[in-house]
Amino acid sequence: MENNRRNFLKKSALLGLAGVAGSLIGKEKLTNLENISAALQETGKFELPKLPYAYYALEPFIDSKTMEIHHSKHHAGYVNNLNKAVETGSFSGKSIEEILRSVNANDAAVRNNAGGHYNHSLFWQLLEPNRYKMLPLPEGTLRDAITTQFNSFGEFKQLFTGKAMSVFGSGWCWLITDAQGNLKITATANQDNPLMQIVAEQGKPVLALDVWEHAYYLKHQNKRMDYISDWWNVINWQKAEELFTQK
Ligand code: MN3
Repeated sequence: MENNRRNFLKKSALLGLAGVAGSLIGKEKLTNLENISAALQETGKFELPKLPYAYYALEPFIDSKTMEIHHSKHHAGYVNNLNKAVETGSFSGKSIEEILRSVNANDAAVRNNAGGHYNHSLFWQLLEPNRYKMLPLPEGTLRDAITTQFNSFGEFKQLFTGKAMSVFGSGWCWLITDAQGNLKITATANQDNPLMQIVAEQGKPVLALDVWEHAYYLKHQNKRMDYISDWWNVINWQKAEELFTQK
């Protein structure tokens, strides 16, 4: 009883704060990854974020049907199952980042669904429609860091593509910054990500590529290489730069 009352008061307080933040941030709130945590506080539950573009907007590189199913079925499934998995227990009321950092390797429900929610939220934001019919390229400090560390954008692209091709089964390919601030290309299995202490190479995500078959099978079938080639055309490098420079 006492515990319920405390939770109620805690949620009311958070609701008040989130309300203020919501009115200040406005529309940005929906597209900003930092606000995954805010969304939790407002309703007491994790929510499926809206996409910052229409399902068809990434055509012809990523098709409308794939985007619709990927977002409204797959991602929504991770959100629903995450809410069930953290309803009670030590993760209840924690932010997504806190959950990812402390999740145990044996806690499959939380590990898979917290990872699934976070990874997809990030993935959507790192995509954008290709407006100029040219290959979008990194800019600013991220471009400089990529060039310094991988010699050229072309070499980086080749290494990243190779890593994404080497993921066996379902998983993700990442560009991260490690604890020393160096860029690194890594891969994780299933819905693991570089924020988890249980993965081999930890760091802060800068780029994320979903290489699960559900991300490309409708359009590209078994040709993961074609999907990756198409993906380079719809990267939101401005978002990547933002993630790279964020402390
Ligand atoms: Mn996916």
